Amino acid sequence: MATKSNDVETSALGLDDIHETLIEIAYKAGDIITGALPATNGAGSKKNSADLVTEYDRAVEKMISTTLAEKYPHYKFHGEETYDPAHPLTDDPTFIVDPIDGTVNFVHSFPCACVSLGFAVKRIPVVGVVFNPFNQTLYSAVRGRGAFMNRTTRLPLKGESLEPLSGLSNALISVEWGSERCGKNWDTKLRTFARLGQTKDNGGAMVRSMRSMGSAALNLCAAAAGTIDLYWEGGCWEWDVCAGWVILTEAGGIIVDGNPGNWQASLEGRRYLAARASPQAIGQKDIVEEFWSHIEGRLEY
Ligand code: LIP
Repeated sequence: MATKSNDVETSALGLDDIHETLIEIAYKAGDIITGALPATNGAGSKKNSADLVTEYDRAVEKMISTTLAEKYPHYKFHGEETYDPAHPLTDDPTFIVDPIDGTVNFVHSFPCACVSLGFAVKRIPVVGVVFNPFNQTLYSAVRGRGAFMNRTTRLPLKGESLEPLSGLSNALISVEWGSERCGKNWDTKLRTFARLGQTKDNGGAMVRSMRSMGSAALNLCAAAAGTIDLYWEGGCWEWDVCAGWVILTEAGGIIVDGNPGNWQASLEGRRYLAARASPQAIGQKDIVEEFWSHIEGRLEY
């Protein structure tokens, strides 16, 4: 069956086959990740001591890129550990991969890390597979076909019983600290976190609470599942969000710019605000606008 979503013609690309291949790869990656013994203080730093890469990130990416190059030699590969700024993402069909999303968690054996395998066409995510091997949870989606947990459970988890979104004061939200710990973006995040948590009498949103999972992909999957209502982050990259993006949107969620006003998030924009599904989309736009109104400053990436 031909699948045409917006301006992306995907019928000739073999998305089902890609989906199956990515799931196989995700399980193989999971075995490497759970079999690893990363040293807490031996991990390599990229930008600073909060931005880590281990030999396992590199080994998993190598396994993924080699497998994909053999099976799909005509599609491009864009991975976190081999990213070269001289070769940015293009409109071509491209695998967009984070071998271990949540590397800090991985290094500390905090069981919230995953392999994130996306496929995008014209920079639109069309297949996504995210696997957390520590709790054996697989999230996956093909554009136009719905999103699933462990292949058979449709997302969001509550299905028909999902309650409408009803504002930030009833919301459990997820935010991330990121690895940039000074400057304008840091100030924007801290001031925004403060306002989100503060009582309404003091100008805040008094969200129910805030979580930080340490993995953009797992944050997006949690919004897809409906176990968090909203997720906001600035500073992560296309490989952190590509797979989770399809999973979230196929589960009825939306993803918009992390700065106020732009309803069309860009895959490479590095600023994202994601909201879970809501029956008939009730309250979805309202909660985004409410969140935007509490951002103190702007994210600049
Ligand atoms: C991580 C993101 C996380 C963000 C971290 C980091 P990594 O990716 O998923 O949401 O806050 O700064 O970018 O480095 O673990 O692949």
